[in-house]
Amino acid sequence: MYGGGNVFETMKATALADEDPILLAAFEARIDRGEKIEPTDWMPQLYRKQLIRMIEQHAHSEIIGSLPEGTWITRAPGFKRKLALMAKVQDEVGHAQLLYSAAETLGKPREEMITDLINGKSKYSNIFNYPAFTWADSCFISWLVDAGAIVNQIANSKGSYGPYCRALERICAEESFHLKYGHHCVIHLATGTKTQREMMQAAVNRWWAPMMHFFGPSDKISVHSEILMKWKVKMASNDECRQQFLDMYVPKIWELGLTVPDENLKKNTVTGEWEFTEPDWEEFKRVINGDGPCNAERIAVRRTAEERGRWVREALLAPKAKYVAPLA
Ligand code: BYC
Repeated sequence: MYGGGNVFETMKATALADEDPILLAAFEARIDRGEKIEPTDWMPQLYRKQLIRMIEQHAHSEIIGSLPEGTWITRAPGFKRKLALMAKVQDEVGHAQLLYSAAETLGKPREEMITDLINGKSKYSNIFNYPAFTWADSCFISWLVDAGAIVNQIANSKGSYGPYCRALERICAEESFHLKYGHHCVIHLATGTKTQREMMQAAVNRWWAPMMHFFGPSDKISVHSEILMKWKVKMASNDECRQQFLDMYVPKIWELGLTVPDENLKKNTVTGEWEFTEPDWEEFKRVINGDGPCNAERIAVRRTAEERGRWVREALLAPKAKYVAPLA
């Protein structure tokens, strides 16, 4: 049961009422048959709008997500870690490029997406609004945030919109290297000295709540899940992804002698579901609406990058100077 959207329900009904019922039925039949929808195919305006919203937010999450880890490149312990982290951050920015291109196929220009990001109109993942104080925070992101992203993206790569699915397939392949790198870093700290183990545990404690928020609000209050799942943009609900993540990674965290800061976390042996303390959805709302610990800093960095890069974009767009042979 999905629940959050009385206002959205009204919007959806109005938007769909304007569509040609025959085209809409044919479109939904294609989706039910598992066909991919391509950019030049007919699609309801609401499908287009929802895809732009979701893919654009995803793209923003990749470039903003590269910032907390990016600050650790110069301080990564050792040359190998530095090289690997640099490659990972570069991959994340590349993912943003792929995703902006996928969103552009739906008609929204990239410049407009970037403007909406730096003006605070578009959202991006909650989790990147928290600070990476220590090297262990960066390791947590590389292992567990990437793990969470993979759970969501593998599911959605089987979805209905061709360009998004193809981008996700490529992204998941790269993320699986990030995950291995991150796991290796966490194993190193968790099996290291007392100080290293404590640093890793403190990172898990700091990041656990944002990690639970990462999969989105619970299905009971999710606004967009119902229509996105009906049209196979989302192939698993927020709660299903959260459960799958807990299933796959809590045992691995425990295996390393680390604990999870939730005394209610346990697997119900009857239902097979993980039980946990209900995440603080008020904090989640505050953070995604601009009031997290690092929102202002993250957006300021993007705005500066945008301003400093303007001359490059202008130079690329300027007409080529004509070569005029010098007079003999
Ligand atoms: N953070 O109706 P709901 C990475 C918003 S990057 C912020 O459930 P939906 C990485 C939601 O937008 C990968 N906002 O929404 C990068 C909506 O607000 P609006 C990140 C969130 O769309 C670098 C409202 O809450 N992954 O891994 O059905 C380094 C109601 O939510 C969040 C993606 O972007 C959130 N966590 O489902 C390392 C995956 N959750 O728009 C790693 C693609 C919800 O009505 N996105 N909101 O104002 C999705 O799969 C879906 O959009 C979500 C949310 C599952 C996130």
